[in-house]
Amino acid sequence: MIQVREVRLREIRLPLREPFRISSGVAHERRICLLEMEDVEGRTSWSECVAGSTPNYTSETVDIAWLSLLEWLLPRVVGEKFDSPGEVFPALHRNIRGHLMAKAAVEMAAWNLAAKKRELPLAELLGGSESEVPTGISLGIEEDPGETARKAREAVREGYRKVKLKIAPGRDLETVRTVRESVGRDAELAVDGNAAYTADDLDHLARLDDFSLLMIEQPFGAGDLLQHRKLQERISTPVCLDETVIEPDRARDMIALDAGRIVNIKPGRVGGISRSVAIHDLCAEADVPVWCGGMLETGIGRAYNVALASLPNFRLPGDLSPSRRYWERDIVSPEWTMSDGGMVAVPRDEPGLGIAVDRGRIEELTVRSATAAF
Ligand code: OSB
Ligand code: MG
Repeated sequence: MIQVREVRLREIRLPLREPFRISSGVAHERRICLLEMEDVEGRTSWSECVAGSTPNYTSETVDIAWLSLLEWLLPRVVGEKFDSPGEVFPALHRNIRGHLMAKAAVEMAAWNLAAKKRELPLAELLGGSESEVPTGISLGIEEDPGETARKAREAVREGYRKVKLKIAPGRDLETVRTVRESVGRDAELAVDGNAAYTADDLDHLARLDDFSLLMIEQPFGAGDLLQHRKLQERISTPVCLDETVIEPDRARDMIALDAGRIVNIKPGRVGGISRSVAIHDLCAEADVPVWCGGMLETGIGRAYNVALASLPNFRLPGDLSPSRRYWERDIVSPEWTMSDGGMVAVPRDEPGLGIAVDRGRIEELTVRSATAAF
């Protein structure tokens, strides 16, 4: 049983080491809402909301998440008792539409609290068996395809198991061709359109089939299963859905319609751990591989992603890059690292997330805070 006494919110600002451009916008720094949940016995649990500063990936933003947490979501958990963390998402979701990233931040903190209470590493509580997980890198759009190729080569040299290239209309075939020639035939390459294409682009996108890509991620809009289905019908490269899959039923639709053959699971996008596991399980049942996506998380969000990615149907490398890919200095210690073989270790030695949060550093980076207590 978990009983939440108090939840503290903070917004921190953390500059990215390099700007990250996707089809719909660019990030130079992250504004991140962190959440610290405390139970009546004094245990604490940190989590992070993956909403960005602008609504270009989904409609959520850090300001909207802040409002929805304080106004609608946190009142549903502070002072409340939950027999298991699986009860938290339904309590947050009843008659409140959307706000999945805000809900996820609360729900994930509750899972970590439950893991600490049961004195289990989170990965173990979730049923994850792997001791390390393979990682890929997601490369933003650059002015010059040659620069993307240089970064892709460097990533392969560092050991990354997958290199994902962000693409956009007018920034696709040439980039992919340049990178493929530069990294060679054996490197695992993928592309991600972040919903930037329309029905008129079908013929053009079908040409990506020539580059032996591991997958083509979310070229069309989040609600557009039909175009994804039409593309999948024409190409042998698997289509992977990201933005579309906001709940288990959308993964079910994808499978039933053959609108894609791989799912990117991001706990932040789907509302947390319980729904991520549900999507994982239904994909496993249908023999559809999944992988864990990233949202440029700090070391806190990464810990949840790594624990989740230790489940057996996470069969493809996740976007789980080490801390130094994103930050001059992370807000956890030790920082996340990757082995020469492109693997990230799953913490299994202590209860919960298995990372220490650097409170002093968070204090320095905090620009606002708020508390919900009962
Ligand atoms: O589509 O996966 C995406 C970052 C922001 C918004 C959308 C996406 C991404 C990434 C980041 O690809 C991957 C990472 O965290 O390393
Ligand atoms: Mg994506």
